[in-house]
Formats: sequence, structure tokens, C-alpha cells
Amino acid sequence: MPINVTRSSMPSYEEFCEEIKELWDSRWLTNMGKKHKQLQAELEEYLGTPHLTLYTNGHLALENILVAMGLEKGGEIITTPFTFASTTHAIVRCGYVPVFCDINEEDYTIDVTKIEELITDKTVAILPVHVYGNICNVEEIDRIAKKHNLKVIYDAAHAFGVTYNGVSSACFGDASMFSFHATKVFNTIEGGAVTFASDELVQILNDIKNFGIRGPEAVAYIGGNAKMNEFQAAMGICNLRHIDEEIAKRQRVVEHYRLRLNGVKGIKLCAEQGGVKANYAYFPVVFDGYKYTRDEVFDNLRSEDIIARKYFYPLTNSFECYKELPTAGEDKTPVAKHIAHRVLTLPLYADLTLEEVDKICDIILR
Ligand code: T4K
Repeated sequence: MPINVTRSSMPSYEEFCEEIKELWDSRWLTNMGKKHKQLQAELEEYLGTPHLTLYTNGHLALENILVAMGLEKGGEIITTPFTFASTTHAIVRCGYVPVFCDINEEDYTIDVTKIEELITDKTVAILPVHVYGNICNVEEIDRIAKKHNLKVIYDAAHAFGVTYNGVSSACFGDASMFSFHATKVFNTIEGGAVTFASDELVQILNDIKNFGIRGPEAVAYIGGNAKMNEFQAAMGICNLRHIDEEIAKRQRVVEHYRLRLNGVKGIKLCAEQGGVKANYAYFPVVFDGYKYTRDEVFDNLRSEDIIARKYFYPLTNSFECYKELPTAGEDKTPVAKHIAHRVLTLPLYADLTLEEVDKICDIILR
């Protein structure tokens, strides 16, 4: 069995069977059923947010909140290219132009000193990414957004359960999107959510995700379908019972990695962020002036069946599909380019043993 970059957290088989048993009795499988309502309420409580809407995946959650914001079509959205394809694709698929801001060298989130120079009369929003679960400079982003009257939508796909100065990652900006994909700290197999404070967004988000249907004979909006089904919600209910334990196990893994790799010349670890209660979602390592390049380390690990990943390489602004975009090109974001060519995310999941971490570190250091 290879050691992959991650491995889904799951409840016991018996616990999941128990949770889904009533779905056979009721035959109610989707369309905001009992499990959906229960998970929504439990997540609002866990994440400390007034409103949460569930989705069939994180990407559609992001597209749906972009549509719900009612931003001027064709407008520019400032974002970072050091992210998964989904972030940039959502912006473009919803009819906006991504304007790529560079990242900072400490935690690889948006460089807030470079946002204002990118603002034009076409800018409608900022879409920063809490990449690897690292919290963006939310105070400064808030200040800039207020000054220029811009919306802020966070891609918080990686930041489930993270808090900053005691405030949940679900509470920053106008809205935040979470991914509950199988590879995430908290999963519903596939799944996602949007969190937000505004009461006005509740109706429009529900309309967009369920065809605008407001009653058996009332269709008030041209919506689509992005609903989470009852099996996904049941998995979420089970996984949420164990989430604190899972995060604590991940912490042990990360602490062991740090013990082994901290201070090694040419190896740069992400600094722990002040005031942040982390979720230990990813363990990125930057090989910069190390005796081996990132790609050599990747190959050495792979030859021993350890599959690390180059998250996030290539940058989204150098994707083939964006080559005609006037704002594309990795040279425009030099820090992101530098990191993307050197970063490797090492295997990290709750059940990864410390012996396996030792094996991975031995190969890297050998
Ligand atoms: N924004 C950001 C910043 C994101 O990172 C993502 C998703 C999104 C938005 C969009 O959210 P979703 O629509 O996906 O909810 C994976 C995930 O599919 C993706 O959710 C995630 N980001 C991205 C960073 O990673 P791949 O293509 O690397 O996945 P894959 O299939 O290579 O899996 C990686 C490893 O995970 C496997 O080697 C083994 C393990 N795994 C995988 C699956 C599918 C499991 O243990 N169980 C599984 O079921 O994208």
C-alpha cells in the first residue's frame, strides 16, 4: 500500500450503517431532508456562524456564492494563483476576470501590500484563499475592502475549524466557502458549504442551489442544482462526532514532522501563525537551496511508494486554459512562482503513524 498525501477520515462501518439505516425506511434520499437539516445545524454551531448552506461540493458552493453576491458582470476579482484550479475556475465560469495578486513568503496567503495597486474601477471583489488552512491577513483585507467598497469572499476550503484570535474562519469577509471533499480535514465524501452573516443571502443561496423552487407551484428564480444529498450529510454527521480527535491526531503528526525537519539547511517549513488554532490540514515543505531539488525529493519518495504532492504547482495563472487571459503569466506573481516551483506537501492524515513520518523524513534527509 502506498502512503498517499492524504487518506480520508471515516467513521467505523457500523457507525455509518447505523446513521443511514433510517434512509432505507423513509426513502428520503435528498432535497434537504432530515440529515441535511441536522448537519447544517450542527455545523453552524461547530463553526460558530449564524448561517451555513450545504452543497454537493465545495466548487459549486464557491460558484453559487459568487452568483448570489450579484456583482457586476465582467468585473474584476482580485485573487491568488497559488491555489487549486477551483478558485480561479469559479471566478471565470461565473463571468468575472481574475486579477492575480502575489502571495507573501511567510504563509503563502495573499500579499496584502500588493492588493491596492491592482484595484481599478472594474474591481468588484477580493477572493483570498486561506491556503493550507493558513489564515489570511483578514484585518487588512477588511480595511482595503471597506475603503474601496468591495465584497470579500474567502476560499476557506482548507480552513475548517481554524480560529484566529478566537474567531472562527467561517466569520471573515462577506462569506466563506468550505470544501468537505474526501481529502479534507472534515469530509462528507464530496461536499461543501458557504458561511455568511447576512440574512438576505439565505433565500438567494437556497434559490440558486435548488432551481429557484420555493414551493410545489412556485418557481421564483432561475437556479440550478447543487444540493448535498442525505448520504453525504450522514457521513458528515458521523465525521463531525470525531473531528476534534482527528485534528489532535493530525497535530501529533505535524509536530513530529517539525521535530525532524525544523532547522535543516535549505528546508523551509511554514511558520505557525500567531493567534491561530490550526487544523493541520497540510504539511507544505519548501526546498530552497537544499542538497536536492523539490522534484528530486518527490522522485526519491515516489520510488519508495510515498506519494507527496506538489500542491500548488503549476500556478493557476500559468494554466493552458488561461493563456489568452491578459492577467495570466506566472512571472507577474514572482513569490508565488518561486514557492510553486519548490514546494512539496508531505503525507498527512490522522492515522499516519510516527514511524511512517520517520520513514518519510529519513528518505528526505538521506
Ligand atoms: N478551493 C481550494 C483551495 C481547494 O483546495 C479545493 C479542493 C476547492 C476549492 C474545491 O473544493 P471541492 O469542489 O473539491 O470540494 C484534491 C481534491 O479533490 C480537492 O477537493 C482539493 N481541493 C485538492 C487540493 O485536492 P486531487 O486531484 O489532488 O485529488 P486526488 O484524487 O489526487 O487525491 C489525493 C489523495 O487523496 C489520493 O492520493 C488519496 C487520497 N484520497 C483521495 C480520494 C479521492 C482518499 O483518501 N480518498 C478519496 O476518496 O484534488
